[in-house]
Amino acid sequence: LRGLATAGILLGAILDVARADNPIIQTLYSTDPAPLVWNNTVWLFTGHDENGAKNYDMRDWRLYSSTDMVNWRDWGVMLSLKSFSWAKADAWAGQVVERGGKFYYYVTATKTSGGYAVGIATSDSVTGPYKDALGRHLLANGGIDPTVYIDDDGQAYMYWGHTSPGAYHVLLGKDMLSYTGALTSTSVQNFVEGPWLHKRNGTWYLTYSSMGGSNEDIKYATSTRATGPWTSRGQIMASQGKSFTNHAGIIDYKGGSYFFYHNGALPGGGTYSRSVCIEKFSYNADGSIPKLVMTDA
Ligand code: FUB
Repeated sequence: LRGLATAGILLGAILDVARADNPIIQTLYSTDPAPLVWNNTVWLFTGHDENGAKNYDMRDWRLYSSTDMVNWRDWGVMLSLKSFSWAKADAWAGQVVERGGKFYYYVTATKTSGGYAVGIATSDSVTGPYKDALGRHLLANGGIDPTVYIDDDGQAYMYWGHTSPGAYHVLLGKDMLSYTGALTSTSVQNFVEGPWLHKRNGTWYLTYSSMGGSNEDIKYATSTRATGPWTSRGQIMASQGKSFTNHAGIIDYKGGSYFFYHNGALPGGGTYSRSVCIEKFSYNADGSIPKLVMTDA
C-alpha cells in the first residue's frame, strides 16, 4: 500500500492529478473541503496547511476538480491572504457558490487590525482569477467558516461560526455581496465550528463540527426552514484520528451522495497538517444521514 501511495504521489506530481484514495490530495496538506457541483463537475475548494506548521499556519485557498470522484485535477491557488488588503493571517475555511454565471468565494481571515472576519472574492470563471469584491470584510464580528446556500426561490442564506463558539446566520442580498436584516444567533446543539448548509428534498441540513471526544466530531441538525429552528439529528462522524479539527461538506453528484471531511491521515499528518478525504454514502429512506467512519484515520 505504501508503495502504491508513493507511486500515486509521483503520478500526481507528474500529471498534476491527485489520487483517488483517502486522503484524496497527497501532494500537500489540504483542509476545510467545500465542494461545488457545477457544469457536471465537482469543484473542490480547500484550505491549505503549510508544511511543518506548529499552529494553524494557512496562507492560501486552493481548487481541485473531478468528473468521476476518482481523478482530481489540481488547479492550484485561487486566493491568498495577499488577495485581501484587509487581511493579515489565517486563511481559514471558505466556500464558493455560483449565481448567474458568476462565482462568489466566501472566506475567513484575520483582519490587519485583529479579529476574525468574513470576506468575499468574485470571478467570472470557477477557476478564477478571484478578486476581493468589497475591498473590506463583509462581517467582522469574529465570524469564521462561512457557508452559503441559494434556495429555489433565489434567496441566499449564509451561516457561519464564531470563535466563542456559536452559530449565526443572515440573509444575503441578491448581489451576494451584502446582507439584509440582523446577524442572527442560531441555537444548534453542541455547535463548535465549520457549518455546512444544504437543502435536499425540502429538508434543510446544517452539518457542523462539535466536540465528540478528544477531537471534534461531525453532527447535524435539520429544519423545514433555512433559518431554523433546528432539530438535532446526532452524529455523522465520530471523533477519530490525529487531527483535532474536522470540517464537513456534502454534495450529491451523478446519483451518489458524498461526505467530504479532513483528518491527519497523510504521513506527517496531525492537527496542523490535515488532509481532505471523502466517503460515499446513501441517505436513509427518512432523509437522515447514516454514521460514517473515516476509512483511513
Ligand atoms: O482550518 C482552520 C479552521 O480549523 C477552520 O476554519 C475550522 O473549521 C477548522 O477546520
